Amino acid sequence: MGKGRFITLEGGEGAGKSTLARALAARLGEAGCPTRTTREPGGSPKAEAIREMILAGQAKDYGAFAEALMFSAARIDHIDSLIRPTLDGGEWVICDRFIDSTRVYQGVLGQIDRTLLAELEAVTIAGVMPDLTLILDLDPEIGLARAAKRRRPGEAVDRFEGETLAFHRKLRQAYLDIAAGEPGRCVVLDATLPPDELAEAAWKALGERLQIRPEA
Ligand code: Z5A
Repeated sequence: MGKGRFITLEGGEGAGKSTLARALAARLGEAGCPTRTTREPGGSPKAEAIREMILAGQAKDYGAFAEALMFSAARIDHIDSLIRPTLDGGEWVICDRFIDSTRVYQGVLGQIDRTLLAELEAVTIAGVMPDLTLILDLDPEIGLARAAKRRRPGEAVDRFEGETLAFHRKLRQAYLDIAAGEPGRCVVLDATLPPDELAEAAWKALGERLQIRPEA
């Protein structure tokens, strides 16, 4: 069995990554590419435990680099226990957030030195690089409104949702900068599109970039 392909979805809060992950996995399955969806932080029991701590804000006081170390610890376990074995077994993996989230949230917004973060990334992923990254581009006011609408009554905002609009605007630009710097890996999609149209645009990108000839 050949190696599966690794697709990551990136973008701001409420951009529609989880919704798109499900739609793409269904299409890939129909096209004969069994696909597993997963997410970061999390995706494995140990990484999910770290997720709880980070999103509750327990690492915030230690600073951006400590948070980057925690995301990296979670990522190492996620790669070792799920991503690499799944790809090696011939299945595809779609991951909701991956290295670009660390580059943007901890690197750009947290102002961690680029070289240091690049070194941390290299030892963390140990060569498990996405074949394709879809960046869902959306005005953060729209994304935050979607996230707020989804929140249950009394539910608190998480560590990152609580940041300012200026923070979310900067991260949108940081994603666009990554896409401009790595056009071979990244495709920017208009996340204002309704879910069906966004899935269609993403499917087209998969066909073009990963040379699959989808039957579905
Ligand atoms: N983080 C980090 O700092 N460093 C790292 O290395 C990593 C992560 C890996 C994880 O948050 C946080 O961790 C994240 C960055 C940080 N913080 N933030 N912000 P999370 O996993 O809890 O949240 P998220 O990744 O931002 O996902 P989300 O809020 O669940 O959004 P989403 O997956 O992109 O969207 P969705 O769940 O598919 O849709 C949101 C709502 O919009 C929902 O009601 C949908 O029905 C609706 N929706 C979805 N698609 C559409 C379209 N196309 N049109 C209209 N409405 C839509």
